Amino acid sequence: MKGLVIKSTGSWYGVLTDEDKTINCRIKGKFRTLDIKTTNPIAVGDHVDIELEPDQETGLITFLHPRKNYIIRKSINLSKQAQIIAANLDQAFLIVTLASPRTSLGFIDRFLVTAEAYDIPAKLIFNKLDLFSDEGLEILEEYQSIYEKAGYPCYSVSAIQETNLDQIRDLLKDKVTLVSGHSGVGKSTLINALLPGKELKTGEISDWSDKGKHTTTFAEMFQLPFGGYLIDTPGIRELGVFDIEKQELGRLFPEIRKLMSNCRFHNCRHINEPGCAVLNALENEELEPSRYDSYLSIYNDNNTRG
Ligand SMILES: Nc1nc2c(ncn2[C@@H]2O[C@H](COP(=O)(O)OP(=O)(O)OP(=O)(O)O)[C@@H](O)[C@H]2O)c(=O)[nH]1
Ligand SMILES: [Mg+2]
Ligand SMILES: [Zn+2]
Repeated sequence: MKGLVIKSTGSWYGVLTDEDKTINCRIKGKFRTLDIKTTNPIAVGDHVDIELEPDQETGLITFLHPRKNYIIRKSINLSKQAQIIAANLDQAFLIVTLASPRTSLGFIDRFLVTAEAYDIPAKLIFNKLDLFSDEGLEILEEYQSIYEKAGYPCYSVSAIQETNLDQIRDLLKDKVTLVSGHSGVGKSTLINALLPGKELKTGEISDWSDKGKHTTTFAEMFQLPFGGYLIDTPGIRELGVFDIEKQELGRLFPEIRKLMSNCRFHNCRHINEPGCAVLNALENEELEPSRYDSYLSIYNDNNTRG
C-alpha cells in the first residue's frame, strides 16, 4: 500500500493512504537515505510503501520512494547530527515577526541560505500586522524592501485578525508548503486561520523572555480544502546552516550570485580581493549591508566547509 507521511513524532509516523485513512506506522529495518547522519530516516512529506500489521490497525513502513528534495536543520549547539525537517516541498514560508518574538535579519538570511541550498523557493510572511505601531510599520517596509530587492516575495498578514489571508491562499493552492520560523511567531495560528475546523494548539508568548514556548513539538502536514498541503513545524531557535561549502556560499545569495561573474578572480571570496564586484556593489550601496554581513558571518561559521 502506498502512503504519504503526514506526521512524525519520533518512533511513530502517521501515514495517509490512498484510501484517505491515516495509519500509525513504525519503520521496518534501516533506511539509508542520505550520506550524512540524520536523527530521523523518514520525514513528513515522504512517500512510502506500508504493510499492515496483523492487528490491521497499525503498519510498517517498508519502502521510501525517492525524494524530489528535502530540507535539513542542525541546531547550532547540538551534536553533529542533522534532522530532516520535511521532504518533497514546493516552497517554504518563513513566518517573521519584528517583536513578540523578534526575528533578526541574520536569522532570516540563514533560513534563506538553507532554502537556496536545497533549491526550495522561499517566501517571507510578516505576521502580527495588528500589533504594529507607525514606527513598526516603517521598519517593516525597510525589511520588506531588503528582501524584495534580493528577490524574495514578501507578504504581511495578521493571522489573528485574518488580514491579507487571501493572498496567502493563492500562494498555497496545489502546493506543498513548509511553514517555519521562531517559536511564537504564529505558525499554528496562521494554519488554523487557513484551515477552518482545524484546532491546532497555539501558545502564549512568555512575558519575561518575549519568546514563544515551543507549543508545536513535531512536524505535521495538513490538506488544504482548495488543494495543496501545509506543514506546521516546531519553532526554530537558532539555525545552523548545514553542510555548505564556503566556495558555494555566494551562489546562495541571489543578489550576490548575479554580481559574482564580474569579480576579477573566478575564485573570489568577496572578502578583500581587488576587483571584487560584490565589494564594489556594497560600496556603491547597491548591495544591502545586512545581507553582506550575513554572508560574512556564515562564511566564518564552523559549519561551512572549505
Ligand atoms: N496579535 C497577534 N497575535 C498573534 C498573531 N498570530 C499569532 N498570535 C499569537 O502568538 C502566540 C503564538 O502563536 P502560535 O501560533 O502558537 O505560534 P507558533 O509559531 O506556532 O509557535 P510554536 O508552535 O511554539 O513554534 C499566540 O498567543 C497567538 O495567539 C497575530 O497575527 N497577531
Ligand atoms: Mg505552533
Ligand atoms: Zn568578489
